[in-house]
Amino acid sequence: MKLFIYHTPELTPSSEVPDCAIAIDVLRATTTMVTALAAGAEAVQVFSDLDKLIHVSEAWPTEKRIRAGERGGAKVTGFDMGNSPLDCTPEQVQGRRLFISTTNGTRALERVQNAAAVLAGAFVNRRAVVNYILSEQPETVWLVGSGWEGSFSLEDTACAGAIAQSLVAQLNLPVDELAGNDEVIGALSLFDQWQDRLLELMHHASHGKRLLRLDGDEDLKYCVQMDLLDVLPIQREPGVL
Ligand code: 3SL
Repeated sequence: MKLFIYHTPELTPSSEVPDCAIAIDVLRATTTMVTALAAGAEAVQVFSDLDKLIHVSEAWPTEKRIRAGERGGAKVTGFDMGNSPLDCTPEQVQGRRLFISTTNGTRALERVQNAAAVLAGAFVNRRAVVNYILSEQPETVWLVGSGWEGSFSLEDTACAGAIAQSLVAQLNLPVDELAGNDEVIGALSLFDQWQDRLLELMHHASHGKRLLRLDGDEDLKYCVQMDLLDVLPIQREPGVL
């Protein structure tokens, strides 16, 4: 098995596809998706384009859908919810399909949607992602961070490092045998340094600061909870997990 980390959708190769790709947007899109499925959502359908989301979800019965839209950290006017995982209660999402568009996370998922297997990963479902990789043993695994509008993000890289660290430990492999690129070594070091202070790391992250300005303190606390949910969002058809 070879593991590759790409910090943003833009840095992810377009000329090849891996056996397994995991899109990561700790703050907050993939955390929200995992939480929605844990709360009983029927599925999560992702869109980079808001108009397309509205058009496709129009065909869905109102009581069976929930529209989540976020831009710049804020809820999109007219949508049922923004992108807070804390809004994904069973009362809100159970039995419904979550139609979601966010600034970066949904783009990361779209970027890798042709991979043989596509997952959404976050700290909250780190163990479920690792267990899937260990059981399926894909030859090439990509961890794709969402970043922020094309730039590196601390939180997605730390989460990629958390997944990599668990794989190294459980496969009992020298790091160099697993690492397909230098980003893996960097992510392992970042996670190693901050693993006991992930909330503090979120406070250093530019997107963490953006969310704090939008009163996102509780979201940050929620998103750093490691292995909270045994849920594996896995793509069943392009764009639907
Ligand atoms: O960029 C994204 O996709 C979002 O997760 C950003 S936010 O956390 O909802 O602001």
